[in-house]
Amino acid sequence: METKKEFLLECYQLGIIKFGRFTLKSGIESPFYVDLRPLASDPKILKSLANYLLDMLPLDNFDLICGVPYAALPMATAMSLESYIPLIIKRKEAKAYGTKQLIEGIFKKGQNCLLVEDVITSGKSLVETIEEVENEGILVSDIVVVLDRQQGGKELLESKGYKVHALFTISEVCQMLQDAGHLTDEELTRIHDFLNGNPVKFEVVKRISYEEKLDLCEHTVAQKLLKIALEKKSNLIVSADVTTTKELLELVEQVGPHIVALKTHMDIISDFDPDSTILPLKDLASKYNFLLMEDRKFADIGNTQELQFSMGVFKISNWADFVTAQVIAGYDSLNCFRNVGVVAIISMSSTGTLTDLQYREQAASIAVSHPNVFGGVSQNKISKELLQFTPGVNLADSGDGKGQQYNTPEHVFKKIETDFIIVGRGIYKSEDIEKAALRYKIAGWNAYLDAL
Ligand code: 5BU
Repeated sequence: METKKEFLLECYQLGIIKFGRFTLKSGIESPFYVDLRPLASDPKILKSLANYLLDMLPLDNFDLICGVPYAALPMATAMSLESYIPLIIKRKEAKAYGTKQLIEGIFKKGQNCLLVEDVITSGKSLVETIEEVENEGILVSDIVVVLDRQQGGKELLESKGYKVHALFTISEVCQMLQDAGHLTDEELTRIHDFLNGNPVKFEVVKRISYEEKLDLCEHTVAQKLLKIALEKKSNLIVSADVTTTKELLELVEQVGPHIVALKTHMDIISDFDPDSTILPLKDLASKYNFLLMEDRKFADIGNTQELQFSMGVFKISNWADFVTAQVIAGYDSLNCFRNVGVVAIISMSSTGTLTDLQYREQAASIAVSHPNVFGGVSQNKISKELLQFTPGVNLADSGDGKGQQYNTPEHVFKKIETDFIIVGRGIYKSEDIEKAALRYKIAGWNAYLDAL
């Protein structure tokens, strides 16, 4: 069985929780909005959810299951099917005709009923529901909820002697989503403020423009990239993860007009040859006005990196405009990258990455202070002094089944204020590569403009 976190991330993809600025029924502004109804639209998720909820409970105690209408009805039904505990249905209002009963189904007075609810907030509506069920002679001792919004509901019910079992708390959910890169540090702070009853600041900070970045970023490669972005109205970098020179050059012919840089993993080109791979690539780069970014992710001591950078088959230093490097070996390890720009890996897009907040802060502090570094690859907001590059962007998929996690251009420009999107399979695997490149270029540029 998948972990609880993996399950949550699957549920998240259904759009059950949104972050931003929402006005609640009470008029209060909340930094998040929860709607668990979409969970019922995915049978596999609904079934897993039923089992997660059942696993938390002393099932022998219950004769009946009842969902609080409407969101919890499918959940209670699924739990009944998985556990064979009979279901009863509580109406929202008693029928005005016929039997006038409030509870439908077969039950006897004195039976103990498990109540199922999707979200518990203040708990007041649950108290009312419990009363109505108890008025029919049915006993209630336990309530199971999918999400506890941590706004006093659990405490209220417990003070009345009921046991509340919650699969997730909102804090837990937010932490998991932040670890997975779906929530920025500021959003998390805002949610904590909201939950602690502190005033929530929703200042709308506009992201800075490429023109402003031109004043902030002094590195020549950063300047070149920004100028190309403004000229071509593009912030798209295509990741050319193809494996032959022919495929590489054909891809570049199609995407060249639309990109600011081409990202390569030159060590996956099986027929690499400086003359037949690099020379035509350089020609295309000047013909279409884009830079070459070798995603080598250096991760060794300075001396070894220096050799990997300038020697061997690829002689990266001869042709790359900029390279990616881990900062794991420390500040001095980056001294060897002379005459190119370095983009430091601050965080990664894959599931289970070790780039947690502490790592990211340390990596960013090396990146900002090192003169060879002008940017960072990151899934979280980074310092304005760096150009930010974000891979893991795809308009059609949410992941690749191998750990890659995707976001949309809109998300990465608005939420994490990135400067450049890196797109691989979304473009080179597409049937019409040029059209796909144009689509991502327009989506990226519009998302950037919208975020200004
Ligand atoms: P994709 O096909 O769009 O998933 O390709 C993404 C590219 O970006 C691929 O070349 C990766 O090596 C690269 N990448 C990434 O996906 N995530 C990261 O965190 C980093 C690099 Br760093």
